[in-house]
Amino acid sequence: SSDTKTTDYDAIVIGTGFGGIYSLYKLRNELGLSVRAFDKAGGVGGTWYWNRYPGALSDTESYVYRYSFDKELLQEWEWDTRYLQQPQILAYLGHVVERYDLARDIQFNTGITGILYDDASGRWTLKTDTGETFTARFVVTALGLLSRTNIPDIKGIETFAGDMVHTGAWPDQHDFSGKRVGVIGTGSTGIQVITAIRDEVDHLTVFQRSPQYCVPVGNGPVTPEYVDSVKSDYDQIWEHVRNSVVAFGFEESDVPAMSVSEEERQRVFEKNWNEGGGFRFMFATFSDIATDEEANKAAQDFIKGKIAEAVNDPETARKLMPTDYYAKRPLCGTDYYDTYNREHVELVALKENPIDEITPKGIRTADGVEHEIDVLILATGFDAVDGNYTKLDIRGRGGVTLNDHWNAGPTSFLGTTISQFPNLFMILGPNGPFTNLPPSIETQVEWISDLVKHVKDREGVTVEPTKDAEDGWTKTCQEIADMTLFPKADSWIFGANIPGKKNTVMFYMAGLAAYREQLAEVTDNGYRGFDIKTPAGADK
Ligand code: FAD
Ligand code: NA7
Repeated sequence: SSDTKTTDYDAIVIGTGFGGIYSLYKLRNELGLSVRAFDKAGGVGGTWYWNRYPGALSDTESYVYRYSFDKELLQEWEWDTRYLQQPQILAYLGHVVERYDLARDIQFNTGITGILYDDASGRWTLKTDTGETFTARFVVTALGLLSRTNIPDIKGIETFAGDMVHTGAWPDQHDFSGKRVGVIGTGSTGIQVITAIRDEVDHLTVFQRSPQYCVPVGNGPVTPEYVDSVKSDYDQIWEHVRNSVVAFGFEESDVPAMSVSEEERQRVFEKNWNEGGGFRFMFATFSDIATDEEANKAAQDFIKGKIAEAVNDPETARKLMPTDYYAKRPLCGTDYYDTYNREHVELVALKENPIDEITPKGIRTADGVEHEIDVLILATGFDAVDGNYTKLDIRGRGGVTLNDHWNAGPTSFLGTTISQFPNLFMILGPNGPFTNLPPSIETQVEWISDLVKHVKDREGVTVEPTKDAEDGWTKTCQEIADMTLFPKADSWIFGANIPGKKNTVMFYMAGLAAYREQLAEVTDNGYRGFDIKTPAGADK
């Protein structure tokens, strides 16, 4: 075409959630690069743009589910509940974009389909689903780790005549009153949507595959005095968060569960149960719930006792009892198990009574019952971590495809870079930290921005990790994961939720403090593990 729109940039950012927004800010506002950001969404927010289902909530507490880099914003921004609902997080991210005038460099409703490296020019070419082509020296992929929706391949799903919605692609409008609603999935999302709509619907049928351990979330109002005290303490709070394991703000336990008496153990579980929060229950009670079999069993038994107490019908309680380790992403909800005491709520346990097929009218299970529903909610999760990468055409040096490079499973160096893919930086790529995410996102964006700064004024210079460095990091992540119980439970953390997906380690599970040390060590040793190449091919 003959338009004069700029198509060549110093850097291109893909995605405008927490990661993309901050990347655009760092590279454009701080480093002064020319940057264009893209999102296939119609606005900013990422997760919080797409997940508009009733009950959508961050289960990281409000005061640490935000950026820490802008101290003034930390003082200005108000909140009045312990956790933030989706509209509040979306408003917050929208404000950050406005505050830094970022929107003028974001192109919405534009999906990137190809990210192609050109060996001759040392630059990337990006293709869009709108038929445009852009080029850039640096590319930041902030595609999201829980972003690619998983639509289950259930027989007859396309024949369903009612409304069918995935929680991660939720329409703006919904009305459940007088409706018979079915929900497939009882993960974090399923639990939120079920508890939010249970009293609004005419009839609710929950199709549960794996029963889950769920503790109370403990949401509620917080006082202005509490908010003021947080604000006056923010420097220490972030210092503490960055030096912690899961970065959720609470004090992590250093006491092994079996080192105390049975009575003390129950007291600690009870106290944290009452306080609320899934990560708190797993990491603030005792130091080894996620690593020691006996400790894990104690937590399992405590939660199972609570399920038995909460659910009136013993047969329903039996169906709700988890059978595996307490080693998935820890869940929390509002009186979740009590949901099933309601007359109009029905629980179908798919492990003993699987879905035969979806029909125009509803879902028929193996026992021959056709559960009639008007609205089918798919709370079936995401093709996590690498899901948004494997669908793209990404090619590095010599045309090597990322899918070939990841043939044995997704890998990276430090969760951010890949050998043979120069000047390409991932936010929350495979084998990044498993934490409350905004502090990890900030850590990665700041580290990447420093690395870009290190080379930006040397025209044509490229940065990529060596294969050895990438292999070493993969092995490290594997070894750390093997010290935990997480690989023993099937979940998205290891890609086990997607049929046919290779079960591999996808996180660095040693925590944020250790992760930051690893990054610092690499930087302090002259970017050890990286090849910094001049156009002529000579090193450094
Ligand atoms: P995202 O917010 O996922 O943004 C990625 C963006 O990239 C999306 O807007 C997407 O449209 C865009 N994109 C992807 N591919 C392309 C492409 N090819 N072309 C153009 N655009 C593209 N984390 C926590 O720490 N605590 C919580 O309590 C918590 N709760 C959560 C609850 C839900 C329901 C979900 C789904 C996630 C939750 N998370 C939570 C994880 C959450 O995803 C992160 O905290 C954070 O929002 C991730 O930000 P991001 O920018 O990395 O990715
Ligand atoms: P999750 O945690 O992956 O949960 C998905 C749920 O859907 C889970 O109960 C699955 O059962 C179920 N599921 C998935 N596919 C099917 C099929 N084919 N049939 C029946 N049931 C199915 O996703 P969420 O959205 O809840 O949470 C993801 C993260 O996003 C969460 O940790 C937060 O950080 C936000 P399964 O357990 O696999 O047997």
